Amino acid sequence: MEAESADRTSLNGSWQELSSSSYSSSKALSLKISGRLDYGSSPSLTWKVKALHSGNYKVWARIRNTGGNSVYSNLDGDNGYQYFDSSSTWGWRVFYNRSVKLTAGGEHTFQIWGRDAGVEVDKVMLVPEGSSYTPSGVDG
Ligand SMILES: [Ca+2]
Repeated sequence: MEAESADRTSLNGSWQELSSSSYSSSKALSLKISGRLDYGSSPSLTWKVKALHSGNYKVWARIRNTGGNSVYSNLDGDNGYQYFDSSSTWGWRVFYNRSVKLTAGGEHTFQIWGRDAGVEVDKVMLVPEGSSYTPSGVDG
């Protein structure tokens, strides 16, 4: 799921679109807020998700930080989980202590909420738990 293809909100800030051939689909988003915001009070990204197989999925993101280091996520409006990234270089990071349970065929709503100013997101992937697949490269 490309960050730039998500439905975006602008609550106490915005997601600024970045363009470069080094991003997946040539675009990424940068979180423009002041400092750190609480879950639910920041700009969000929303995707509709349908799974082929029911089960738990790990959340991966191609992400970096240029200041603060984390975002929140939720599935179908569950509580926001924080994800901590420690790198200032682009790379695929798996969300710490976070998986989401998807039901085959059903439509789910997956969201990322901004937390720290300067976080940049290129692409997000949901990978079945138990899979040895590890996203790599620009496109995952
Ligand atoms: Ca992208």
